[in-house]
Formats: sequence, structure tokens, C-alpha cells
Amino acid sequence: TIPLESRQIWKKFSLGEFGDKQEFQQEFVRHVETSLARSLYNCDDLAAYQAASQAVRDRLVVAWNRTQQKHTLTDTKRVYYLSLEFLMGRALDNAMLNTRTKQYAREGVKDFGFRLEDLIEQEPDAALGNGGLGRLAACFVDSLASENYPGWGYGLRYEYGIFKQKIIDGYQVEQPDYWLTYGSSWEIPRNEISVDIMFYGYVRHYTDDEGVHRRCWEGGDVVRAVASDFPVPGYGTANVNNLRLWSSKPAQEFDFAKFNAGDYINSVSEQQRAETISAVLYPNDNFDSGKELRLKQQYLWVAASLNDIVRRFKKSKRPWREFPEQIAIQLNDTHPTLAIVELQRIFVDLEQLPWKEAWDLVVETFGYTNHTVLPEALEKWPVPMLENLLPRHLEIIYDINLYFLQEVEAKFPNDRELLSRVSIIEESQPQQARMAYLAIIGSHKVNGVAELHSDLIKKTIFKDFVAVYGGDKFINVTNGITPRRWLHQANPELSDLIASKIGSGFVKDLSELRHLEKFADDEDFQRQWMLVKHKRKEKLAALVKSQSGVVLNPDHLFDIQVKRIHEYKRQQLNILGVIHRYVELKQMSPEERRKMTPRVSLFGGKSAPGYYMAKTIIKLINDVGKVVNNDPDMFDSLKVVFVEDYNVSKAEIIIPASDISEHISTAGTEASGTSNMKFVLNGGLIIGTVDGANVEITREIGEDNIYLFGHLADEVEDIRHKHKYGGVQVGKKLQQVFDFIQSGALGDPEIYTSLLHSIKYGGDYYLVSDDFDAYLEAQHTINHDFKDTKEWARKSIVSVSRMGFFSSDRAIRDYAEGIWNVEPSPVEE
Ligand code: 73E
Repeated sequence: TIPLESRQIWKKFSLGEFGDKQEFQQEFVRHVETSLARSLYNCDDLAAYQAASQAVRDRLVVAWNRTQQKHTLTDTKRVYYLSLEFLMGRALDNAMLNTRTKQYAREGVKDFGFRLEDLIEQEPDAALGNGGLGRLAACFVDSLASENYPGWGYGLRYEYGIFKQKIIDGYQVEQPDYWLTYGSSWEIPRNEISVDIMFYGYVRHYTDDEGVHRRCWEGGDVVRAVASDFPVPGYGTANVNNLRLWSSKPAQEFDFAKFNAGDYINSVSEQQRAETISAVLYPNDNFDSGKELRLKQQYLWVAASLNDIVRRFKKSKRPWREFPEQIAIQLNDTHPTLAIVELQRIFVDLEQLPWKEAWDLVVETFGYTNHTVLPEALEKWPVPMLENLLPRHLEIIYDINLYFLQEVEAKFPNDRELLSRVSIIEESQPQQARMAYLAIIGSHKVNGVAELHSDLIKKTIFKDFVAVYGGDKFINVTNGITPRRWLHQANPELSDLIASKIGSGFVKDLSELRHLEKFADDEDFQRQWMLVKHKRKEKLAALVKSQSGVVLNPDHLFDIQVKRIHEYKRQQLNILGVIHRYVELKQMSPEERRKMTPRVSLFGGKSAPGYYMAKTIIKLINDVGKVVNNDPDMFDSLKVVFVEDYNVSKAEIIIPASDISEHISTAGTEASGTSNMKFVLNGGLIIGTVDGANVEITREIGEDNIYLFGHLADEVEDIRHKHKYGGVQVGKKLQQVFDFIQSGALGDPEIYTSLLHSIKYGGDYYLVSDDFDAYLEAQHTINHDFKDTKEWARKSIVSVSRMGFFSSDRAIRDYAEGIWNVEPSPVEE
């Protein structure tokens, strides 16, 4: 250890926060001239972005170290959030705002001839996720840091994030998203932190010195997982947490046998294949493709993370029984479920703990969050695949299952049906391991992500487990969003306006928004409020103009649906409704048409590359846009836009610009939704079904401030049954739309046959026909209400003032108190 005097000297040179603009500028120039090896004469926006980022990052790293040191010294309980996806978006703006250095940076770069906004735009999105699940993880790490919890994220460092979407001739075309072309300024490579991970091999049985029969996994291929750290700054705190992402690399011990046999090229190239494990994010949202490479990703990530966690625990020299007092691990969906098996293997095979003792520690450590009830998204791994890739883990799964089924048998004797229903192993051809069941059995708490969803899983997919464990194991933690990115950063205009009335405390404590309600009737404030909305609609219009050439009028009603394209989210309901409106408008005289509320229908979102129906929906939207936007009759009435390549950065422009946004999933299918919260927080009203978090949003903001329609979740099963045996009744209005499409008015109707047939003759699984008229009616009410600007503004202000509950800070506190049992541990500033 360093002697006291030396420490004092050291501290004198340690980096503090920027005290003024000059300190920022000094660091900026130093990074341009040394780290980037450039000069005044060849510093472009990209270089300036990198220098600014590195200047800010350096401060984060110092605070990061202090935070980690404090948490290690005080030996506080840590929480680890295991997620295959972290949809972080850009980091610079967020880091400047969280550390309150944006002003210095803005003025600092301005002196050098740069606009900070241009530099911010240089950063590629860290798009290591598909949609809501990955973005939730990103909001959660922000809130963990902001609420001073010792919490780390663990994930994979994909070299290719979610693909970039191009629209060509109305169709989605995927392009690779190599986000590391210029490296990442936010990444701290940790080449010294690596874990060797085994695949394949066999299980050796042996008897140890004490005569105990033991098993050991060996003889497999080894791949190396190498760590990279990304600092996660909290807002208004000196705490900086860690996001650790693993890359796969060839292990040192490459194939010497082959090498010596003279097959040099092959011995090297086979090792290169190791790198493919973490190379690319699977682009499926709410869908399980069951590929071996995905299983390898899951195991590499989970095994590396657990090795890291256990190594850290061992340093504390505590006995194993204190493991769950020191460590909580949250499983973001079933993707990391192998962590349960891996920890049990570490305890039993490597640390030689008795099975039962080990298992109790495992269950106390883990919590499992379920995000979906869609059957096609529930992970199952074929037993033969597990047996081949992870032979010892399969044995452990069998043992976990055996002990669990014995428990069930003791509680419900002679119920063989029940045993087969709850078995981890599904008796199909081939057999499959049901990962959700394993996650439930290996966790002490299971949570859904909104009230309706948490109730639904107890009544449907996990019903038998509620019978076995009782209801207390199953809880709800309603999702939330970080007000930093989704209000303060994305919508500074609104954030400032709110702060002018109630101060800026809401950025850290969103419940303070309630003080805004008393200004809801203030006409002057209403005008300022709508002016901000107008400005943000102009900003979105500028984006749309630059990308597609379509000119939008910011006075028109902006109706927005942005999210992954999925039949259950029902973009088809939206676009069929738009076509209906178009047909109606076409039949009117110009005078009649002028009385109608002019609208912009804006869509955005990616389809999984292999999802034919979703791709057809994208094509339909674009074809409608082409016809409508080129029809002179529609110039002042209707525009239809598909925004290419919807991502986090575009969301930051799109979300503040909505008058209405659509959250119209078939009731019971959207577990929560989180963009619904973002839109309302930004003063948009929503049209939605009684699904996911829409239910709680309605409860908080009041029924008068939301446009709900459609059948309820508990009616859906019966309706599907009716469809199946009595056929689907397509109403007059929907039939009109079908006829219009089939007339060829949008182009070759063949293209849409499968889509229309899935509704009319295919059982209409998502109840488009059943909800169509109610949907049109809700839109009709919206058209009417939008004309009363004052009343609209009042609803908007009241809604925002009641959104405090939906902060991810609240969600994180719910997890901390209800599942993790961890305390905040603030670092002194
Ligand atoms: O309702 C959303 C929810 O808001 C849900 O569909 C989404 O998670 C959000 C956050 O809780 C979700 N994504 C996935 N499952 N649920 C998923 C499944 C497999 C692969 C990728 C994503």
C-alpha cells in the first residue's frame, strides 16, 4: 500500500470535475493533439466529438474508480443485472447532463468554431438491443446509478448491433450495423480481465479423497471471454456504475496438434471462429429462434459474468452461506437462465458444497423477470443440443428437475398430469428444456412488468407454479423510463418550461411533476406548452423532410406509432384505419374535407429479417404513403410517413413531437410497453387498448385523458374460439378497405393477399376485425377533441403532471426493496 504522504501528493494530481469552460477546453485540446494525434488544422466534427467525449469520459473514469473502491471497501451488497441486450443509444449528451458539464462543453467548443449539437450527432448509437426489453435495461442502469445503488450490468459486446433499416421500393432491407468503426470513446478495454469458457467435452466421474462420488466437466473446446467496461454515470450524484460487456476471443491454447501437423492455416482460422460468438445481436424481438450460436452466446456471457462475480466474492473471504447477503442477480427474461445452473455447478463441482446447501444459496441469489406471454417467444432448448454443448449442465438441470418434481409430488400426490405440466423437460420430439420453468424454480422471486401482465402470467402460463409455490413468489414491478434521457435530454424545451414553474427537481424525483397540475388551466401556460409541442413537431418535420422529402405541416395532428413491427402490436390495424380515412376523404367535396382534422400518420420500426408478415405490413404502409402523399386532394388533409431506421436517437426526436401515439396491441399481448410512458411524459395523448401499462397509465392520469378502445384481455380467448369455429365477421368498414386494396389502387394486390387472408380466412388471431370499428370511433373522437386546443393543452398538462409513477427510479427502488434487498450507497462528492 502507498504511504500516507504519497497518497496526499497523488490526490493533488487526481482529476476533479470541470470547474469552468477553460478546464474543459484544455482537456479537449489535449485529446485532439495527443489521444487523436490531430491538430487545429484537421479537427473535423468527428474528431471534435471524440475529444469532447474523452474529456468527459476521463472524469467519469475517476468517479467510477471511487465508486467501485467505496463499494469494495464497505463491502456492500451489489446487484448484477444480466441482460443480453442494452439498448443504450448515444452516451455523450447523457454523460454531460448527468455530470452537469454540458454548459462548459457547449461554450467551450463554440470558441473553437464547433456547434455542440453537431458533435453529439457524430456518435453512433450503441444499439445492442432489439426494442423495449433492451431499452428497459438501459433505463435501469441509469436509475441504478442515479439512485446510488451498487449495481452492475453484464452483457455481450456485440460488434454488430441491431441492423440498420433501409427502405427500398417500400421494402425493408437490412444493412449491418458495425458501430465500432472509430472505436468507442466510452469503452475501457479490460484485456487483463478474461475468463476461459468451455463448450462440448464430457463429464468425468471420480471419487474424491473422502470417498465422495463427484463429477467434473472436461475435455471441451475453450473460448476466452474478455471484458470491456462502460461507465454509467448517475444524475446529480458522484456515483458511477459499471456496464461490463464480454467479447469472445480465441483462447491461448489453440490446436497444437493441428499446428504441428502442418495445418497452420486451419488451426488459426478455427480459432478465429471463437470471435463469431459475440459478433452479432440476434435481431428478433419477442421471438425465440433456438439456434446453437445463440445458446453459445448465452453460456459464454453467463459463465464469464458468474466467474467474475464469484471471484469478487471470494476476495471478501466470507463463508459461502453469506453469498446471497452480498449478491443479488436479476435475470432479464430467460436469456440468462443458464446462470442458475452455472452457479450450482460452481458450488457443487468446483467448490464442493453439498447439493442442498448450494441450491438454497442459488435460489436466494436469483430473481427472474418475465417480459412476455407470447408462446413463440418462450425459450426452449432441445435436450440433444444441451447434451452436446453443455453436458454437465444438462445433468444438473435433470437433478434440479428431479428434486423439484419430488417436492410437487409430496404436495400433490398422484397428480401425474401436474408433474408432466410443470416438468422442466417437455416430452416432445426431441425433448425440450423449458427455460422459464427453470428460471422460476431457481429464483426466489418472479416478476411481471405491469400489473395486468403480472396477473395474467399467474392465471395462464405459470398457473401451476402458483399452485406449487403459493402466490407470494410472483410479484409485479411495473416498468419505468428514465426521465433524464426521455424528458430532460430529449426534450430540453419542455423540461425548461416545466422547470420554470416547479423547479428542476423532477429530473431526479419525477413525482414532483404533480406540482404542475395547478397550472393546467392557466391559459398563458397552455399557450407556452403548445408552443413547445409545435417547435418539436417542426423539428420532426425537418427530419422527415431531409430523409424522405415529404413535407409535413406542424399544425396538423401528428399521430405516431413507433415500435418493432409485430402482428400483435397491430400496425396493420393502424394502416387499415388510415386507408379507411383516405377512402372517406376521397368521397368528400373539398369544402367537406376542409372541415376535417388534418392528420399526419407516422410509422417507424424494424421487422425481424425473417418475419414475412411484418415485412408485408411495412410494404403496405409505404405503398399507402406513396399514393396518399402524391394525391393533390390530400395535400391539406393527410400525409402518411414511414421513418426509416427507427432507433433510440430518432426516438428522441420523434417522441416529443406526438399529439397522439398508438399503443394498440391485442389485449393481453403487450406485457407493458414503455414508449407509451415516454409519449405521455412528453405531453402527447395516447390511443390504446386495455393492455400492458396502458392500464396503469389510465389509472394515474384519469380516464378522460386517454383514448381507450377495443376488447378486453379476458374476452380474447372466447373470440378466438369463435373465429376458429364460426369464421371471422369482417364488418362493412373493414370490407371497404379490403376492397380498396384489392382494386389495385395501391399497386399489385397480390403482395397483401397473405396479410388480408390472415384476417378474413386465417382466424384473425389478433382481433383486427373485432376491434376495427371501435378503433375508428376512438380516432373520430380524437379528431373532434383536437380542435379544442385549450382543452387539449389542459389534458396534456394534467397527464404529464400525473406521470411521476413511471420513472425507472421508482421501478428500481421496487426491485431493490422487493427482490434484491440492497441499499443505496452514495459516494461523497
Ligand atoms: O411489452 C414489452 C415490454 O415493455 C415486451 O414485449 C418486451 O419487454 C418490454 C420491457 O419489459 C419484450 N421483449 C422480449 N420479450 N418481451 C424479447 C423476447 C425475446 C427476445 C428479445 C426480446
